[in-house]
Parts: sequence; C-alpha cells; structure tokens
Amino acid sequence: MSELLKPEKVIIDFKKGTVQPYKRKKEVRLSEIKEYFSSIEDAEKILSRGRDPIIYEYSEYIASETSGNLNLGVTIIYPGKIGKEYYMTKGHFHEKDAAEFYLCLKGKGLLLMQNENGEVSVIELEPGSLGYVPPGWGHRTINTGRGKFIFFFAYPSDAGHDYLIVKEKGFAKIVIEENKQVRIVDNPRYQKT
Ligand code: M6P
Ligand code: ZN
Repeated sequence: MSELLKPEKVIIDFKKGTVQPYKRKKEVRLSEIKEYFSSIEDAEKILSRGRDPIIYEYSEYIASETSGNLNLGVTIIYPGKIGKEYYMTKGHFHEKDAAEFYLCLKGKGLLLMQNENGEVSVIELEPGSLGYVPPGWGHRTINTGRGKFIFFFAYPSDAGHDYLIVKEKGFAKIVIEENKQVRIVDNPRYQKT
C-alpha cells in the first residue's frame, strides 16, 4: 500500500447536487462542448448571440488519485437542447479497464454507452435507478427532462478519461426531441472506421 489515508465523511445534497468536501469542480459551457453536438451550426448561432450557457457541471470528492481509490461526486446536467439534441456530457472512455456507476438523484435522463465494436446500450435513469458502466464502454449522460438531471457517480481514481474517440467520431446514436418525444436516432455525423 502506497499511502494510508484518513477516512472522511462526505455530504451529498440530493436536491442541490452538491458534494462537501470536494477537490474538483468544473462547469462545462457550450463553447467548450460545441463540437460534440450533432449541429455545430445551432451551437454557433447561440454563441453568436453572445450567450454561452452552462450545459453541465460536476464536483468531485477525490481522496487520492492513486490506484485503489475511488473518485466520487455529483453531476448536474441542465435542461435544454442545441437544435433538437438534448443537453448532454461530452462522454468518454476510460483509459484503463475501469467501471463506473451513475445513480440518479433528481430529474430524468439517459445513460448512453458504446463499446469498441460499435454496440450501443441505453439505460433510462430516474431517481433511485443506477446505471452500471462495465469496463470497455464509452459513456455519456443526457438530460431528457424539463428540470435539472442530477446523479451521483463513482469510478476508480486512476481510470483516466479518453475524449479523443468521442470527439472525432461521436457516438453512433444521438438523443433528440421530435414531435415532443424523446428519440434515439442514428448520428448523421458518426464515422465508422
Ligand atoms: C461524471 C463523471 C466524471 C466526468 C463527468 C463529465 O461526473 O463521469 O468523471 O468527468 O461526468 O463527463 P465528461 O467528462 O464526459 O464530460
Ligand atoms: Zn467515466
């Protein structure tokens, strides 16, 4: 064992989506994530009007980033759409063989996953439901509701985040609103190698 840490108590506010104490807090605004949406044109239109909304934010309790530890925290995805596509996280693969879980605390949304063979899996999340991401599956969360979508997550501290594949190829599916319905459809920009 490399270091012996002191046990700590962490307080999660399910309604506000806060974690105390936290080490990392990040707000992701549209300008940072615009390339991940299927319609960059719609994103640019919003930005050109001088708006740069927060799409999601998260705070993480990190005891230590050495192997054997867990990072945990809460993500809030705001309600909204870029064109027809619902607000979502960028999505990533883990650099190591590492799982993750998402436990919904408030609102509703989807956990979209995809493996290296291009197989897709979608889990609906509402308060009390947990989506388990096995090692090897890229993952993104999407707010399909009208309020904030808030969930608790945990993953091995040394998992690592790989955004390259998602940024360059996207996911095979996108989640859009059509005729007031949530629809999971083929991503027109998805490139298979
Ligand atoms: C969750 C966790 C974090 C991740 C965040 C945002 O909070 O999985 O590890 O960073 O979602 O997702 P992304 O990094 O894909 O933008
Ligand atoms: Zn992850």
